[in-house]
Amino acid sequence: MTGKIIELGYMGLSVSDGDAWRKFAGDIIGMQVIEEEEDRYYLRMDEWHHRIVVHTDGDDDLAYLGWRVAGQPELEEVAVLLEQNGVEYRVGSEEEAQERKVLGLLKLEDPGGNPTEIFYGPRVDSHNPFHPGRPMHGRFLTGNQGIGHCILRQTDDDAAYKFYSMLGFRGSVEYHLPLPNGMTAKPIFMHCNDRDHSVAFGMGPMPKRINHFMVEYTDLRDFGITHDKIRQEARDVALTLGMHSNDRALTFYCANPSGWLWEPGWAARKAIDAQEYYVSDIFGHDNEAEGYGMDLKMKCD
Ligand code: MBD
Ligand code: FE
Repeated sequence: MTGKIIELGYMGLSVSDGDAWRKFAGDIIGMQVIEEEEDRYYLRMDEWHHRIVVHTDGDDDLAYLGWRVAGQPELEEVAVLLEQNGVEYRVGSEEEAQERKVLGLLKLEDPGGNPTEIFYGPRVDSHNPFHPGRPMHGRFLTGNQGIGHCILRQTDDDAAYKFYSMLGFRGSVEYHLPLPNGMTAKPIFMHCNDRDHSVAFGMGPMPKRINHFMVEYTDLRDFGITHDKIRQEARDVALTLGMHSNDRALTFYCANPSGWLWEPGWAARKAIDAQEYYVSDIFGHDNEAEGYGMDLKMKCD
């Protein structure tokens, strides 16, 4: 069976400073903050009710990822696939589906122990126009490319590769990069739609489940304004403005209020079919603030 996952549909974050995140996600990044409940708030990026749930309970880490399938038959097919491959999962209850505002979901963990949800039927509030948290010239690139990509912690990269391949993702090692200790980093990038990668791993040991989340603007002006705001507020930048070899996106990496990285981006190319690998990024992406798990050299001399 080929892959049924069609996009990274939503993400749950656990944060200790809800107000700092409101300011970061709303005023700087441009997401719409939706307040409905006591213990969480929502971030909107498009017509969906939300794309990110911010749980204000204090973990400062990824809480869960939500991978979308088209409908109920596909969810049942994924359940069969998980069973055939000996992956434990639970069918989410009606209450759990309501909590996520989806029609149905499965709950499991990926091989790295990252809480993973596979769902269908998100609530789309097409009656309520998206209203960015700060004025924007364009939009967030979502649609059939999902909300972005993330780099996740794994303890066994081969197991992770098998798991995501089993779900239909394609990808490979896409870089060989020298590490300070003389070893070579061989990160793996995988896609499930036109976005160059929706999930990546293989960056070695990480203190948190997530290293970074990439969010893409449709308009260079919005990307530039975000970069200005980050610089004006002197927030930590781990990698400066630059262009990746794999997705060809213009990006930079800045610290979010939970102490992991946010990668605003613009103009990524679409995923390619046949695998390639690179030994360097194209320009920029110089190391700046240290200690965010991005201290490897992305560019050869
Ligand atoms: C990415 O999005 C990324 O985060 C890294 C480290 C390399 C290539 C593309
Ligand atoms: Fe990235």
